[in-house]
Amino acid sequence: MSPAPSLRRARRLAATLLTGSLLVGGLLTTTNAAAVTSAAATTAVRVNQVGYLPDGPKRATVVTTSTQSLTWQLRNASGTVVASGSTVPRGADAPSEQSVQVADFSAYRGSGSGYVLAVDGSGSVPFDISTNLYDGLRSDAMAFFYHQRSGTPIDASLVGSDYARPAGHLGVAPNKGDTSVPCQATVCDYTQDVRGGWYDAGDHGKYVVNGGISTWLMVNSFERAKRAGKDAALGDSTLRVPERGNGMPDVLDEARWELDFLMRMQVPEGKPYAGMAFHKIHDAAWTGMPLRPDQDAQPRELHRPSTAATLNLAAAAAQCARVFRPYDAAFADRCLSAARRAWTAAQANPALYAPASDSTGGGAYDDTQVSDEFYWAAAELYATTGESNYRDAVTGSTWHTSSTAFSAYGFGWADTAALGRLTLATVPNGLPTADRDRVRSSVTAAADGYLSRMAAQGYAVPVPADGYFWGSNGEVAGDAIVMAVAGELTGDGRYRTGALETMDYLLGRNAIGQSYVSGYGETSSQNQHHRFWAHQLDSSLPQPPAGSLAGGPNSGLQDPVAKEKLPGCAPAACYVDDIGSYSTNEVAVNWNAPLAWLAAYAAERTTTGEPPTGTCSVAYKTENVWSTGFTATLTVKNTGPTAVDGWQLTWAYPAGQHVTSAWNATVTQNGATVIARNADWNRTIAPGATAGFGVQGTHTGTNPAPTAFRLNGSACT
Ligand code: 9MR
Repeated sequence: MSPAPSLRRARRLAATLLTGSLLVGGLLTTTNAAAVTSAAATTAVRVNQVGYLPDGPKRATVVTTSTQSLTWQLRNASGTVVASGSTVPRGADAPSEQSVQVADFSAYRGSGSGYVLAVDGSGSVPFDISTNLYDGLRSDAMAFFYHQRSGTPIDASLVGSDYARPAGHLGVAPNKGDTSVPCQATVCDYTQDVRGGWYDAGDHGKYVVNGGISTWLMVNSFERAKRAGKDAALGDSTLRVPERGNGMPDVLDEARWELDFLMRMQVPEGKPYAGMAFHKIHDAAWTGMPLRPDQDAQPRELHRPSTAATLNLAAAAAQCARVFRPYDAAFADRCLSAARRAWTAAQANPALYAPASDSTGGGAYDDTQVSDEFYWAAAELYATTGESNYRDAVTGSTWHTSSTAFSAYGFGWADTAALGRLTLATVPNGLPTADRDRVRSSVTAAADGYLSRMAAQGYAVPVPADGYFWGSNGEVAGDAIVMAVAGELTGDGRYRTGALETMDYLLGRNAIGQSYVSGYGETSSQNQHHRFWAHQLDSSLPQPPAGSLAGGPNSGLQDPVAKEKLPGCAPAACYVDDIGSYSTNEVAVNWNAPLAWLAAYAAERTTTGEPPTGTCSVAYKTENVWSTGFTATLTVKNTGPTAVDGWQLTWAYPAGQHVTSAWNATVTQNGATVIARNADWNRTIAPGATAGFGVQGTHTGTNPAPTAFRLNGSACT
């Protein structure tokens, strides 16, 4: 069983289209009319549309036909040039098939809202430079998992009324289950209670391999933050989960929702294949769209156990036993016992593969190479228990020394050896020092590979030109995790820079100027493929909530909409924000999990960048309310010691209210989240001074005032 990830990738990648016309200028650009006179036809300035960290890298990519270096200017909200320099011509960029130049304004350390980068007469969209830049995304990307919960009502008080819904798949008509689910014919003759867990993506399937890796990433995010002494931000009562205040870190509460489900998928003692995990549970046939989970009338079925699913369960449950122990020893014991049972069962059934053909009503998640899953599970069990049989399984695996454990295409649901290496490199264990040093070096070598690929590309993407496959954005975020861990192991700041720059890519510095995260950025994805967040198909349904990551460019064009709308696309441009394009624009737990990991990491303060706290207060006053509408005024006070120059105030409406117009500020709303940006004349708020503005909106019966506000990302009192 020698590692051959390239072969597997070859199977999973559809034919990559490397041909296509040169896409330059005018493809997609947005200009800031206040700061820039007019956009020239030959340039487009692509930035992280959310912004940059004051102490982080700040680079932009300019699409241009010019071969000469151009002047860039960074302008603040009042149009004053605060920094300038020259771009570096990069010529043809293979994945985007564009001619590009790079502007680097990392040396600028100011902060504020409403910056614009202007190059050759074109302006970027406005962006912030703020220490608090990622606070909102940390919370929203995690909240995605609560939204995806199966088997529990989604509570309006946590997500707003647009996103509230009844519990799905609890056996209440027309649902057929998941409280007592039969197997597919010949697989088993009993039923199993497999309620709970997260829906995988835009469909209502629940898949152990993908659930396992996503849970692992979420728990790993906490484990890493704890090592860094920064776990308080993911602690109890930090996220929007119903378990707030139970003494358990909220991120672990969310992970536990899936862990309980994964353990329910284990075949009971006394049955054939006891200890193995059923590969998946989903509808007997594909359902149409839109369809809220509680309205799904399809029969649900358990599909035959697989070695890959069993080892995924073993890995995630072994990690659970280690990380949950300080908070809930009984649960940790339950996880460890499930992990041990799964490991033993997988050893007894090492080649039970989920078939590629099993894709009616749900995805196949097929994988015929499970030696990497054996390695990952052994690594987790060894790091948790220190037992010699697991150590021997680690050191005896070809993956332990293979140079391809970290492939050019990152890790993923079918490629899990890297996860084992990350654990062995970071969690104290009994490997001999030389061996552990070798494992650690493999992490930094992988990160070096991503950094050099980024350096060679105009948009600084760690993915090769042939790596734009289904879920490429998850691949990018996964590569960032490897770079972040390399930074932890070495203290070398280049790795943090690389990890942060992948966030720039996901949030707009890319071939099509698209932020792939809903609610974040001027041109953000709004129509991701989802059966409930299906506003594009039914205007009474919501758009995806803020913080949902689209799968991203996929040169395989594996759905009818992509085939129709993207023929000839450059690999990095094979994306369309259409609900029908499930192969470029679906959401999925295994993509949002690395995004949440990365957002939590990016939101952490470095020693030099501690945020000001409690430097604002907000008075929200409902002025008028009638049967369907309301007006309200907001007064923002700067309670800090320094002037605010350019501001952005954010809040969430708790009961489905929608802003329809505003005065004295520019106001946009995505889902429940509202962003108000200053007008030109009230952009500066001196210490102790206030700025006021107003909104008019609709409500659906009740009109409670919002209670939590953030000014430039920082919570107001
Ligand atoms: O992420 C999966 C990708 O690697 C596969 O190529 C693709 C086709 O099998 O399936 C993707 O996963 C989907 C799953 O099969 C069903 N739920 C939605 C997932 C994301 O699109």
